[in-house]
Amino acid sequence: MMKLYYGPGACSFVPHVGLEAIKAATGEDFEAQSVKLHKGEQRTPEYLAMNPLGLVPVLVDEGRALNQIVAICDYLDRGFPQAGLLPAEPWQRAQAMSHFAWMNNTVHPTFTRIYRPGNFVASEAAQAELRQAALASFREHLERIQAMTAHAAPFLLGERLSFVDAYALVFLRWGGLVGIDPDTLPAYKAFAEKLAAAPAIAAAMAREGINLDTYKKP
Ligand SMILES: N[C@@H](CCC(=O)N[C@@H](CS)C(=O)NCC(=O)O)C(=O)O
Repeated sequence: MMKLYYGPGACSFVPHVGLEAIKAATGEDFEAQSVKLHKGEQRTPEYLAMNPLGLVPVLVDEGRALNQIVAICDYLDRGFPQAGLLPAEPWQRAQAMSHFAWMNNTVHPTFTRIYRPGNFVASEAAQAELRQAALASFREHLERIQAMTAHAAPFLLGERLSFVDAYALVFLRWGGLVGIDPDTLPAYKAFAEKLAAAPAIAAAMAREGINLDTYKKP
């Protein structure tokens, strides 16, 4: 049975949703192992043996460990195309990967600079400056995702729920944690609320013990 190591509310939500969708479409079950990131469980020797980067997610299948969201999700989709988590037609798939790659290599690292500026620069002043600049960029990225939701039919890639939808939900939750009020992104908020009712998303949210209500006034 496949096993996913995830952090509640972290980016590992994206393959977590995929595994739920696969289970619903094919009956293929999986194990989900929570990793307490705030306690540093991702840096134990056992965990580092699976992922030397010390990050979630990790997917273990047949004793082999795979890291990186995009690689894990591509593997899941190729193994279980019936779940429709990425389009099969080459051009549509490339477009989907373009959105997915942007989310993973641009939006996600921008958030890391807001949440953990100390990973990048040392002084208090530099951290404050980095956080502020990254926050402005992150907001722009969320607005771009909000613009994408205008064409959702009903999901970002069309009829089927995809990894891109799950990532979009993660980013709106994260925005709330750093003071971006979802009410200032009303179409995005409404889209996330719709997503939260989709069975695979609802199941992953329930297991992770998370909801959409993360906004804290700065
Ligand atoms: N590029 C990686 C990013 C993974 C990542 O940033 N994971 C974060 C959670 S969203 C993490 O494990 N952070 C723990 C830490 O930094 O110690 C991927 O796509 O899997």
